[in-house]
Amino acid sequence: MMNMKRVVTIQDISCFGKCSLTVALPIISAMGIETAVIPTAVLSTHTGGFTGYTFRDLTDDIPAISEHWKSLGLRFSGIYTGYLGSKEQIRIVSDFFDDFRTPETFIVVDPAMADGGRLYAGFTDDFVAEMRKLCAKADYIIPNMTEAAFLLGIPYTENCTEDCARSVLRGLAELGCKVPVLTGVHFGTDKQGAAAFDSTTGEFYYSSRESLDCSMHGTGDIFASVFTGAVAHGKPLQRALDISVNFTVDCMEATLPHFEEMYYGSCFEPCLGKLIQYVSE
Ligand code: PXL
Repeated sequence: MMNMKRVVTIQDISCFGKCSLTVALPIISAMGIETAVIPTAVLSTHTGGFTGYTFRDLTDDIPAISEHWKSLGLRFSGIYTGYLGSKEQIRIVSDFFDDFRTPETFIVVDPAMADGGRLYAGFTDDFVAEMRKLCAKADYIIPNMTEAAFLLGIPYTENCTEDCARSVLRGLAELGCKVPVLTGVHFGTDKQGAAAFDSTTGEFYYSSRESLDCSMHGTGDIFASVFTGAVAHGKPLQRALDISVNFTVDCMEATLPHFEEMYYGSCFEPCLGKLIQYVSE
């Protein structure tokens, strides 16, 4: 049974707007990996750029789902968490890690809580402190530069270069995770991508593509979902980084003609077919 690749992803459903589960589920499935879900909340839209959205908290359902799964003896190759709605939810997810982690399980934490120098609506410093603890339990964490700055308590810099990325990544590894992956890194003036640090070997990894010089909603979720799928496939870190950067930029390019809808999310759907190709290369 454990030969089959199966991951569980724990994050919200934003009913409209492409992010969290409406991104993770199609992307990881398209990579040929079975994807179980635990929805943490149901929102009418995501919280970036919309007002008046509904928010149904599903915190109480998570332990019940977990108990049922334990009774079934379910096991997962990977656990991937994204947007979590409260400190209490982070603590429950942390217990889920303890209950379902085996020596073969990999854990990806995307500390989805901030962008553009600011925390998302409703998040506080207490939430950041709890997220720091969750990151300590992960094999991989995937913050953008804003999230990394909040996690480390350092000022946010918009233009984080390779040198800056190395020192941020070292700091993130000190939180306790094995491999921090930093997105939104600048390589020279015309290239952007991601950098990673394997703290078990001391090696740094980089991947970049031409910079499109704009930010689009949901790209962090696309990147983290593809990265999770690539790790589930057993891809080496450099390859996982390359696939994630390439697919994210493919989606951004596909979104450019629909500029006015950019804050709804990125157009990943026309690009899904490329994923299987990237994974099989
Ligand atoms: O893309 C991250 C994300 C996920 N879920 C919700 C969000 C956001 C970002 O704004 O609001 C509900």
